Amino acid sequence: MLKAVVFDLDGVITDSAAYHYEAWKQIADEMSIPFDKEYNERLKGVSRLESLNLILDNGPGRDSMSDEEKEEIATRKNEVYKELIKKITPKDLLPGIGEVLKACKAGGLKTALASVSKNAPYIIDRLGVGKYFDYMADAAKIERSKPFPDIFLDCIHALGVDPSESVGVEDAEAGIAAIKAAGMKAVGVGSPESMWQADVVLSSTAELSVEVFRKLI
Ligand code: B16
Ligand code: MG
Repeated sequence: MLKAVVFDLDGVITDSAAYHYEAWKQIADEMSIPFDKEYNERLKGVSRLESLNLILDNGPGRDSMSDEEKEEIATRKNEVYKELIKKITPKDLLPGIGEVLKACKAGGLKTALASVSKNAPYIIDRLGVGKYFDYMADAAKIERSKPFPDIFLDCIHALGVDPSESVGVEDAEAGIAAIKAAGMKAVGVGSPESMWQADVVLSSTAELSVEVFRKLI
C-alpha cells in the first residue's frame, strides 16, 4: 500500500533551476568558460561544489584550482543565487503542485522533501508550502548527493515507511537514479529520454496526482 511521497524541489515544486542557471552563468562568464542552458542540464540535482566541477570540466578542468578557491567561487555563486530567490512567491509553484500536495494530505499520505539544495528551507518558506511536508531533508547532513540514494533513504527513514511503500518525484536523471537506488518507485517529470529510468514519465507537474502515485504500488 502506498504510504509516502517524496518530492524533489528544484524542477518539481518550483523552477529554481532558472535562478541556478542565471547565477552560474554569471560566474562562468567571469571565468570565460562556455556555459549554456544545454550544459546546465547536467547541473540539475547535483550539489553546489560538484556543479562548479562540471563547469570547470568545460574549461581549464576541475583540477585547475584549489579546494579553497572552489569554495570561494561556490560561495560567490550562492550570494548571487540568494539575491535572485528573494523574488520567489507562492505564484512560483509549478502547475498543479499546490493541489497535489493538498491531495496527498487529504489522502492520508506522508510527504517529504528531498532537495540537495541548502537553500531549500528558505524557498519552501517563500512558496508558503511548508505545512504540507512532514519532513524536509537537511542537505548539509546528506553525505552523498544524487544519484546516490542517501537523501531519499533519509526521507523515508524519517517518515517511518519502507521503500516499497513509497514513491519519489524527480525532474533530473541523477534524481531518478537516486530514487531507484533507494528501492522506491519513481515518477519522472520531463522528457522520456532523460527520465528513462522512471516507472512513469509525465510531461508536466500538472499531471501529478495521488492516483498516479497509487497505481505504482
Ligand atoms: P544549493 P534539487 C539542486 O536542487 C539543484 O537542482 C542543483 O542545481 C543545485 O546545485 C543543488 O540543488 C544545490 O543547491 O547551491 O542551493 O545548495 O533538485 O535537489 O531540489
Ligand atoms: Mg530537481
